[in-house]
Amino acid sequence: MTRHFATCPLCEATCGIAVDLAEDASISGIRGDDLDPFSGGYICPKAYGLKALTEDPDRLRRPLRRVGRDFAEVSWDEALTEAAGRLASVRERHGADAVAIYLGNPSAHSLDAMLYGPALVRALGTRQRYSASSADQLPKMVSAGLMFGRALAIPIPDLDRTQRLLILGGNPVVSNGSLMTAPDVKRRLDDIQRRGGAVIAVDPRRSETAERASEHHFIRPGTDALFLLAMIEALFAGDRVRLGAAAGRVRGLDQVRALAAGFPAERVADRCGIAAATIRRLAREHADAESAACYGRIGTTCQEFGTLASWAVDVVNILTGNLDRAGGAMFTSPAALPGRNRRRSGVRFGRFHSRVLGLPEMFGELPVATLADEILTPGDGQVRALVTVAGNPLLSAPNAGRLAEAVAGLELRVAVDIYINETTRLADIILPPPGPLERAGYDLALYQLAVRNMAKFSPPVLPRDADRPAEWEILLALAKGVQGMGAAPLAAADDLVARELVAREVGDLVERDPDALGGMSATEVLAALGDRRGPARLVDLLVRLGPHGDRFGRVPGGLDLDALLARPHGVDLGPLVPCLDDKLGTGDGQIDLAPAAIAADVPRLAASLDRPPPEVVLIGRRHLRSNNSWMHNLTPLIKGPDRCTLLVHPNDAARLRLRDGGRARVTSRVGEVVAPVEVTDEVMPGVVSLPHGFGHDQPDSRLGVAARHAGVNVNVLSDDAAIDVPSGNAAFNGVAVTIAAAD
Ligand SMILES: Nc1nc2c(c(=O)[nH]1)N[C@H]1C(S)=C(S)[C@@H](COP(=O)(O)OP(=O)(O)OC[C@H]3O[C@@H](n4cnc5c(=O)[nH]c(N)nc54)[C@H](O)[C@@H]3O)O[C@H]1N2
Ligand SMILES: Nc1nc2c(c(=O)[nH]1)N[C@H]1C(S)=C(S)[C@@H](COP(=O)(O)OP(=O)(O)OC[C@H]3O[C@@H](n4cnc5c(=O)[nH]c(N)nc54)[C@H](O)[C@@H]3O)O[C@H]1N2
Ligand code: SF4
Ligand SMILES: [Mo]
Repeated sequence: MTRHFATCPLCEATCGIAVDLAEDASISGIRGDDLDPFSGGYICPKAYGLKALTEDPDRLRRPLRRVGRDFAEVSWDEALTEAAGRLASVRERHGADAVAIYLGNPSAHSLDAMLYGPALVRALGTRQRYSASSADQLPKMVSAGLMFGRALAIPIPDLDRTQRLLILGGNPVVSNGSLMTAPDVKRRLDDIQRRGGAVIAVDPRRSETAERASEHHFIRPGTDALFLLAMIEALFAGDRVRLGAAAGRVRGLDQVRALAAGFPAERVADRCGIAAATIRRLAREHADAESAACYGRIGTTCQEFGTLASWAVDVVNILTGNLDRAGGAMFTSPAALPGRNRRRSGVRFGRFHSRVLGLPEMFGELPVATLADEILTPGDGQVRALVTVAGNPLLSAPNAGRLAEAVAGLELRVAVDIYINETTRLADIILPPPGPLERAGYDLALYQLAVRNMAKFSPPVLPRDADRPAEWEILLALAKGVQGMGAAPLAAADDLVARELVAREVGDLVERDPDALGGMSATEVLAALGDRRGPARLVDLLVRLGPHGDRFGRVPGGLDLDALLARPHGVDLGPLVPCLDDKLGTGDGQIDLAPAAIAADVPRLAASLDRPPPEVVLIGRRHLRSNNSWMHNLTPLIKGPDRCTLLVHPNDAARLRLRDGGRARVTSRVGEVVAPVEVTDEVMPGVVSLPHGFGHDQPDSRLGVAARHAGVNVNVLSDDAAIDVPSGNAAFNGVAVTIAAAD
């Protein structure tokens, strides 16, 4: 038996795992890694699912090509050549923008996809770029980008030191934390109360987190921006604005005061469903706390006013002096971060616009809510082919019924995925990468969002069959194939990726600090990286150039990949430290408290106060043993009672004549589903809840276990026309629905 240490790749928490392998390389045990300095042995039940995932007979191991309604196995060479050739052919006939690409959530957890996905995107040269971001955290990236000048300059609650955590629209006890990487988040939340602090949950559902909080307030879906602006108004009115570390580094304070003046607590209370006195008290207590962090997640981003709510969260932190101080909302100093030294020039959106609706590009991407428009609307630049990488948009994107129709009508679909599921069942070619334990791990994305600075690199736990390419090799082979360089050796393409990254990173670093590398050139840096190839070489580069790195010998004791390999449980780089100056990427080095693009959305919010709210609105929820759409095929995780139920408040159930265990027909502007009813006062009156990621009843997918727990696809109901206007992000929460008994 051998024991291997790695990081669980299934959610954002980055828990250390210890995997025992028997002699035949089968998994004999998975445990929490007690010596991981961040997670200290904690894992959640999903980690055990890694064994089931590894052994799942439905997981694809060979590439597939469509033959009529079915698939046939083909060799890797054939599959890659055909996929690249057909993509290139669509491009030749219809232009680069005729090929769209969608990167799904697991690509943010895959080192391979993080480092080599961009090569494929660049090779395609298309403006039709989409990802799960615009169904998730994009509003936060937009507000952070506009305020702090960089997309991922997102302040993270200093969970282990704060005395007060105000959580809006997040359920970390179940999700294990998001935009707040923290293993064993439940214990960390409990610790806040144990040390005399408070956790306040603001949520239309008494979630598992709200259940454990010191206080819970129901809030009407979509009204967080109103609630937060009222808190801000109360801070000004009560003379409680103290900028702390941000003093002298903000512009727009007077504009914020003026914007908030329109939303006193008394004006918004009814709409939010929270008493004015409570809003004023929460503002006062946030300001008076020894330290405090306001934190918003899916409930605040995937809604009609996602950018405003995301912005207001950080404004509350700044105005109460909690930005960049211990116990407040802080920035990370990750060991490896591509683009960290890029010149300070702020963010720019709308460098191009979507063809049909004219939605602005954000960070190089278009909102997934408009993907169906771009496929279905004829004309120059119409999308004819779709590449999905680790994505299941037919379950995860809004108005899924329409998107399914659109995708079915495409000329070509290529999927890099491990299952035949609701999206890939339509594919022409499926290229299955090895499983997550068969690749190296380093959490490039998540360490940027962690409550402590951490670094850990893990070699693959499981050996990979010699004839199976790694995920980075699949992506790179496609990239060179679509550029007509299919015959060139993969190693040459990898060298090119490395050379470009070295040139960019070294150039940026030296521009910012000319002495950083003592005159070493990019060519010398590339040579110093030695014989490593693939992701390992790139991680070595990023770590060595980073704030904890050895700068190629210039910082004795600094990190490089060898140092990380020598510490398989991970390296604790300490609690978050104030680093506002280093982080700010705005041109003038100031925080923009009232960015014009955000202020411009405030009238839309004000207008919402004059509109009568829908009688019943739909929100989402997550379950501890599930992960979006793709872990329902693992028996240990999915077994047990039906989870895809419609939560309905008893008052609504009585009014609508629904009974617990009965069925309800839920109808929105765009679709209809019939789901089992669960009557509960967990949700507030006028709010119903369905989880996303279900709807595994497509006859031509190959998910034997999930099909027996099919559930319904909630995104048949979510409206692709309902977006957060500044970001274009999908508004999954607060969907107007009507409900009738369906027994
Ligand atoms: N109504 C509603 N809709 C939502 C949400 C909501 O709260 N409510 N949440 C949204 C959010 S936050 C997100 S992040 C999105 C997620 O949306 P997506 O990213 O589109 O979907 P996932 O369900 O994460 O599907 C992941 C896909 O990746 C495949 N996969 C798993 N591991 C790997 C791997 O290592 N490599 C490759 N190549 N493929 C892999 C799986 O088989 C699956 O097809 O959904 C969004 N949709
Ligand atoms: N077990 C598990 N863990 C996961 C996932 C999973 O599917 N399962 N998915 C992962 C992903 S991709 C993500 S992005 C994260 C998400 O992490 P979280 O955001 O923590 O997870 P959710 O459960 O979606 O929590 C959203 C909360 O917002 C509430 N809500 C809905 N609408 C509103 C609103 O308008 N205002 C307010 N204030 N609250 C509202 C909901 O009731 C819910 O409690 O979780 C990650 N972790
Ligand atoms: S909390 Fe997330 S990272 Fe930790 S074991 Fe569970 S799924 Fe894995
Ligand atoms: Mo997500």
